[in-house]
Amino acid sequence: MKVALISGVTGQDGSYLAEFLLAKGYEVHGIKRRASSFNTERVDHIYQDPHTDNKNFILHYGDLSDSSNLTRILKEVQPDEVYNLGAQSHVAVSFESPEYTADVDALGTLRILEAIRLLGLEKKTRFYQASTSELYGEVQEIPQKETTPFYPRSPYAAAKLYAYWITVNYRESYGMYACNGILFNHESPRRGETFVTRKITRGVANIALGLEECLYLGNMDALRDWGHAKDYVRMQWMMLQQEQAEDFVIATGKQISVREFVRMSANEAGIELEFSGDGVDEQAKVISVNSKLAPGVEMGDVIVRVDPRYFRPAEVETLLGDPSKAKEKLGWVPEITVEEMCAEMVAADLDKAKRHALLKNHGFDVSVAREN
Ligand code: NDP
Ligand code: GDR
Repeated sequence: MKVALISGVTGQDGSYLAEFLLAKGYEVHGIKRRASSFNTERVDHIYQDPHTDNKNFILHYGDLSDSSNLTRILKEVQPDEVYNLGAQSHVAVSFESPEYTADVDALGTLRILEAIRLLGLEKKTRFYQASTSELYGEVQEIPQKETTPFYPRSPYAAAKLYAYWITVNYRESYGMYACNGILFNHESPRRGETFVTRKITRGVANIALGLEECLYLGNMDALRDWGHAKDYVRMQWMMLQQEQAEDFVIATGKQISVREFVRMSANEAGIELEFSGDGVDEQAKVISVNSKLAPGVEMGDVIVRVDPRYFRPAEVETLLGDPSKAKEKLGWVPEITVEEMCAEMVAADLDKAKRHALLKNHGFDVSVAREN
């Protein structure tokens, strides 16, 4: 039985990857952070009672800022594969917490690599680094591929640049099987609520059910190459099964704007929108509505507005990946389109909103609007 260790197991990708590896017969270990409230919601459905025998999903307390505990966990687990998915992963937040982001996202990667080496596991343990299309930042070439020069535009991207190169360096210096997946944006119903797609699908669902009035967004012109997290974790695993470690771009090869994602999400909830204004004045008005699907919305309602507080000090305007290498060398192609993903996300958020609306209609106090 192969043994895998996942940092960031409680996140979007970690949860899908854990499911994927368990289905492949792996023993899966995950690192979770200590928090003052439960933070395992995304993996609760695969949780195994620690008091039972023959467990194959085991969680360990740990933090990427703490070398000693990473070393202890690696020593205990002796993994065949390490997936380093843990990170302060929010680009806008990285401008607010740049040093913490660098510590966790850059040095955290070094800490794991160095622990593998010091424990003498460098010939046994294969290492996957969650690299990102944010490395391309101010893009130097369209579309972006493995050879496109990097130009990071945020503390997050600069930290991930260090992580990228230290992974390459450990491969070249110590012969470790260590590789980077340069993943473009990928989403799902498990996406964190403050990333733009989920903020949109959740906002649209809440508005449709009358739980919120307006969705406030930043730069609606931003273009992204959005795929589904399920497709992308499959590729993370494939990258560790090759003869030689190599870096791969993982993307769909198609891009749409944030505005288009808003339009698509609203359509899924039975709402047709008309956009007007631009930049800081932009808004979207309801021009037709299926009142069975969206009882909380009326014609003429303005349900989306731009709020400049969500603009970033430096923006990444456009990202479009070229996944040809992944297709040619590994036979990987994404199976879920952005339209299918959007439909799945809106449906999941409508389900949640319906439950909230039901509670609210029965007099329970439900607060769904959160600052993000
Ligand atoms: P999430 O934000 O959903 O998950 C991040 C995970 O890292 C969570 O489990 C989080 O724990 C954990 N974490 C945060 N800080 C620490 C820390 N100090 N020590 C240990 N664990 C920590 O991210 P995704 O699942 O979306 O992304 C996975 C990885 O892939 C990240 O590294 C991200 O930067 C990268 N990436 C993501 C892309 C995407 O589009 N999703 C694209 C390209 C790269 P907790 O649950 O407690 O917060
Ligand atoms: P990104 O994802 O920065 O690409 O990083 P995010 O969804 O946060 O932003 C995408 C684009 O949408 C614009 N935008 C907004 N973004 C947020 N979060 N909130 C808003 O209200 C809003 N309005 C417009 C942003 O400006 C941006 O242009 C994600 C993360 O998962 C990273 O960890 C990962 O490395 C990259 O994707 C690839």
